[in-house]
Amino acid sequence: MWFKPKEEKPAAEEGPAPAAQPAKKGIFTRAWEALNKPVFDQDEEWAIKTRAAVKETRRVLVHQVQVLVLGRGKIDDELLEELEAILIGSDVGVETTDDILAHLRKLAREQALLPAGIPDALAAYLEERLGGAYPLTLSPDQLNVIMIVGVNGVGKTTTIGKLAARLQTAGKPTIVAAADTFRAAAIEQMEIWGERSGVEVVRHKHGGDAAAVVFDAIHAAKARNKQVLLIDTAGRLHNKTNLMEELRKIRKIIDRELPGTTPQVLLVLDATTGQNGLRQAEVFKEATGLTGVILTKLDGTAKGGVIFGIKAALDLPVQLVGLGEKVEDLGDFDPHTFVSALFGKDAGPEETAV
Ligand SMILES: Nc1nc2c(ncn2[C@@H]2O[C@H](COP(=O)(O)OP(=O)(O)O)[C@@H](O)[C@H]2O)c(=O)[nH]1
Ligand SMILES: [Mg+2]
Repeated sequence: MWFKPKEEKPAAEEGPAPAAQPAKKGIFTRAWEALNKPVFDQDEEWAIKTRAAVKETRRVLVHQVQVLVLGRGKIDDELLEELEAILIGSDVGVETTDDILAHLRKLAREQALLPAGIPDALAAYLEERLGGAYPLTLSPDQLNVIMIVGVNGVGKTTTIGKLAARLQTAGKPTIVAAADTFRAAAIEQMEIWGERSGVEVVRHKHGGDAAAVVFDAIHAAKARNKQVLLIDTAGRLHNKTNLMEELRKIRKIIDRELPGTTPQVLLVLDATTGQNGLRQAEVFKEATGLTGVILTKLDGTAKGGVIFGIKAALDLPVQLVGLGEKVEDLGDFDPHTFVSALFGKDAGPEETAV
């Protein structure tokens, strides 16, 4: 594994916190640091953008909870039932909702938590459940293969375009394999992104063998000394067996051509599909051995609550989030920034005033 949860919760303006370090910096510590250094630095601008993006989720989740607790004297079954309806309605998911309710019940019993304390207790619990940040990390001394999978339309090609641009700008020479050979538009779309950011895109003809594209891309990456290979893939779920076969074949080519390398396989989920999107994950998990999740289209959706159930449902961390269609709209997922944007006191009084 090239990533490790960060143990310090960073303040939004400080950017991602470094991984916890032993006191003395020996050779292993320095190697560990090199391996686990987040690829990008994020700033306050990202926190502001997150606040704007989660506006709708804030409306259906946080504002409703704030209104619910107004004037309530104690945490009783009736209040918890209403809270349950809000959480389910915000796509938080049944399992996560059950855990939240059990947690609040316990706080009410053991620490005399009152309804007015629910929003803060909820924020703290949700952040804790997200379990730290898992920024994308790269190994410095080998070709890093990052395979992007997911159903049609979730944002795979766009995300690769954004990621390739960010990596290239960050001084990580990147190459892309346009291995969604099923959709002609996907190859052209990828090439447009590549031209914009000066990233080479390895492509074959529409309808060609996806694994052969990956084979060529691996050799191009080696020949040109690239540090990162991003692989776009097809997402036609209605033809599940063929798709999974194709993904397995790609995986085999990587293992054969780059022995000793473990590719990162990131599942792209579309936040606007809420809980429904999670069901697709199982199929991909089986075929490819997923290592993480990218949640796209958090901007403008009221279903952002889905993010809180992903780790429990899939046992995978959300590593990156998409907050829009532009190149600068992709960032490392940081639970603290996200929860602060949703619940924070500076989360935008203009929205409450409507
Ligand atoms: N609003 C928004 N749109 C996105 C985001 N990511 C992708 N999209 C849009 O979603 C649509 C499908 O994206 P595409 O990359 O073609 O999906 P693919 O089929 O999985 O490769 C495109 O119109 C993208 O611009 C995002 O984070 N926010
Ligand atoms: Mg695509």
